[in-house]
Amino acid sequence: MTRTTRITTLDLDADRLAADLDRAERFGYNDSYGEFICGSWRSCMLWNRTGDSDDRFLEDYAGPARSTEYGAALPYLTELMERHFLLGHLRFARLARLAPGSVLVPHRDYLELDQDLTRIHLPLRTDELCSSSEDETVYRMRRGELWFLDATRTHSALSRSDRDRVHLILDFATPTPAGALRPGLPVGTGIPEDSLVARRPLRPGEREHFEALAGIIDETNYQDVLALVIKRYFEAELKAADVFRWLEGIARASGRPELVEQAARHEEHCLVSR
Ligand code: YCP
Ligand code: CO
Repeated sequence: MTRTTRITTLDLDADRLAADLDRAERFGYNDSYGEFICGSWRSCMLWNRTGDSDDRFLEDYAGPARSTEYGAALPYLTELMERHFLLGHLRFARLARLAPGSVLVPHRDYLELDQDLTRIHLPLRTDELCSSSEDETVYRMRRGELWFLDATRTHSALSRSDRDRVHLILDFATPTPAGALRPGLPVGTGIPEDSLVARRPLRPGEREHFEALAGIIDETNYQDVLALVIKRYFEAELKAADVFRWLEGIARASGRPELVEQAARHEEHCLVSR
């Protein structure tokens, strides 16, 4: 069972959202967490511990969160947050832009923190060519849907869209999403059938064909080879952990111990500890 849940669908005001997104085009985005990204995932802090948008990483703190100059420049998103959430528990709010052709390396969040947070996504601009995953489940978050993501489980994302996918990402210091939401908001359970994305079974020999990438992998294209494996995970029934198994297999077959070492360290960082 996935823990990821579509909470509800918000009735967004298209014009007011467009006005906020227009302003957000001119914000400063940063490349933090590059080790989890093949391609480009850039984020902009809207609320955090200090109210300074240069503080771009998640960290433990007691709260409450303070809005940055960017958060304060988004009246509609601020209103939505106030209307639907108990902001006393909010620790971080970010805008995240996933660029066309980009994927996230399967990873678990909060490993570097003392306490797990509760992650909420609100897709603001997306389309059918964007997918997300938890373990072996691939699904779509559509615009205006509020989602709880169990970011402590292995998750990933893919964009084959031709424009940036833009999500509002909220982290709350509550053990469950119910604790972050204003009472009265209906909380769904799980991922609805029509949000699931089917994958095909693996073809015989498919892994071995990928292993032929051993002939081209090196330190300059390690991330590109990894992206190929992650994109295949979104198409075919690899397990999330298989992404690193396949990558390590390619690295081993290349006869380059430093790449095997790099892949093992990368896996540890993404899935186990950091
Ligand atoms: C985060 N997950 O939410 C991480 C890093 C990719 C998504 C970047 O902080
Ligand atoms: Co994540």
